[in-house]
Amino acid sequence: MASYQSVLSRFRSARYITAAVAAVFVVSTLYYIQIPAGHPPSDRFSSWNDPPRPWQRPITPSSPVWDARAAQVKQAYLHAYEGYLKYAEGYDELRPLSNTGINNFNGWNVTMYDSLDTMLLMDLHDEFSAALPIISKGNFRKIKNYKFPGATKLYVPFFETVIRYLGGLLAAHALSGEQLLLDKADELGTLLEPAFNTYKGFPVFAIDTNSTELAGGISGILAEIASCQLEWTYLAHTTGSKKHFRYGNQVIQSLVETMIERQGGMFPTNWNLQNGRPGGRDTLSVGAAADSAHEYLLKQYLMTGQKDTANLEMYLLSTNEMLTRLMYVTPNRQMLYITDTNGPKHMPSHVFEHLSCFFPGLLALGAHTLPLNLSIIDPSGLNPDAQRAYRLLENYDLRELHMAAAEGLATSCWLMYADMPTGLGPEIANMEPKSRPWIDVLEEWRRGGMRGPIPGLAATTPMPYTKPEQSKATSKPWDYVVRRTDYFLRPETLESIYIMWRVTGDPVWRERGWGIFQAIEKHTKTPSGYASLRSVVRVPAVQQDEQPSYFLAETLKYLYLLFIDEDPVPLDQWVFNTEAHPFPIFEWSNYEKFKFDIPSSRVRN
Ligand code: DMJ
Repeated sequence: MASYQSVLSRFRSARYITAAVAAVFVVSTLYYIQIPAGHPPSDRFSSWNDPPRPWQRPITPSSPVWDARAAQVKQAYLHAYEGYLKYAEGYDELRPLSNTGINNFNGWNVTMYDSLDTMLLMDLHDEFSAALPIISKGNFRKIKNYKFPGATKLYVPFFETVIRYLGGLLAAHALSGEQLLLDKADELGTLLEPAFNTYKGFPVFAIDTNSTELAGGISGILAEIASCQLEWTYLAHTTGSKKHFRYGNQVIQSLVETMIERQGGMFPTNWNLQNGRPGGRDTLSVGAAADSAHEYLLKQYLMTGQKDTANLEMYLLSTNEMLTRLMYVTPNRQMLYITDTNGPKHMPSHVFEHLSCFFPGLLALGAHTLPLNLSIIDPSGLNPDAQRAYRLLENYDLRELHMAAAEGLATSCWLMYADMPTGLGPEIANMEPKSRPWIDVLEEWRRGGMRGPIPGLAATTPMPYTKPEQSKATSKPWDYVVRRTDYFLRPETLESIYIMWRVTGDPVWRERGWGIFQAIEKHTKTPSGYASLRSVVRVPAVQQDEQPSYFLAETLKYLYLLFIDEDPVPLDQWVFNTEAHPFPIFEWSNYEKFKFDIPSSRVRN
């Protein structure tokens, strides 16, 4: 870390860039001469320290209460999965009200692939073994159904296929050592790789895996173009294929170039794949269309044994802007929340999305695993906004600040469940527009001598939200109105609650998670599975005919991991992809060498 030069300062000189490009060209040419295209090198990447598999760990003594609660989550998983097998086997997802199946993610049995690792973590080895023959027969060239808007043909959506299928296969392989799963991951990764054939190597929206035809036009959204690095790096690592490595690494390098051009800050949500640059409306968000791209900056750094510092620097530059621009405190309850901004003047929408509730967990993960300080950034190369954020934050203990933000945000995410008559959180809330930027409140506190607790963490008591019709007229006393009442069985709040529990050891997080699980059981359970809700503010709840695969992959997995006393996937040895599929952290001592040893995959079209 000490010898690391800032991404921004490293590339500041145009002459340096020319020399670097020339060097890459020479090395690339040599590489092509030595290693024929399509032939992976025979040597595996070395120095991987295998973390112990779950069953190799010593079992810690457990408490009967939490054991019983974990057992109930396991039963919930079995109920959901058995319902899927009974009524929807061969389809992607179960429709738990009509007891039918639906193909909405290629028709390759997404629920099965997405939850293989949940089975392993829950010791459901019979279910896992029964799935393997089906997976061995899976045909990734045959797309049964994906309704791409406006298209006449069927395509595979790149992002969803990567996080659910590829991530599911890789994690299940990591947990089981089952070679079939790695072979299928290798096959699927290879079929998806033509999607990277854009100017800067960012993947397109969709691909026909049979003909390699691409679809989706020239616009891309941040989450979908920059949430595949973990999967491709880990695939490269386990197969030893530099070809796979090249695709994930090219996405990282293109992000680095953009960060250099923008001189700090967050990556905006809308991108143009033709020039590989941000384009269109200038939206900054950690929610829909952006979320996992921010997540992968930190997680890529962690998974590769904290070697790839460019990712850490991008994470710090991004979170600097999030902490100083996107976070607000409500006037009455002092709820901390994160919103998005639009346009060149960065006007806050004051919308708080359920999807953004992964973010407190991410902050806590970073604060738990890293020293977190700004010393790796050279502030002189930053744009004025990024410099302002840097100057403000250098007055704080950054790790403490990230942890405080994590606690405040995770608490708000939980409160929005606990306030509701169903005990389940809404998809979107409009927060009180008179909220103040968190950084302003923090600065007052700092200038006042930092007396008392850090501001933004005061709201901890639920307020029963009994009259939703009144809440439409005024946000008082909740400090928000529910804008979208659905509950889609999403995992984000439970994901953050799980990480907060692991990081702090404070049992309050477990109890909050238990409350949510009871609400899931009460309102979403059907005779064949679990159903999304139309409204969290109405009791009895109105159910919708869908059971998303991420409910089995993520929501139930995080609940189970929250309640078991053992820690089969410790946060300092595993990273979860954005669909909760755990990949082991590896020590890749020659990572830098491979990084600069590879040809650029940039293809002009
Ligand atoms: C999941 O597919 C992933 O967590 C993704 O990153 C966001 N959306 C859903 C769950 O809400």
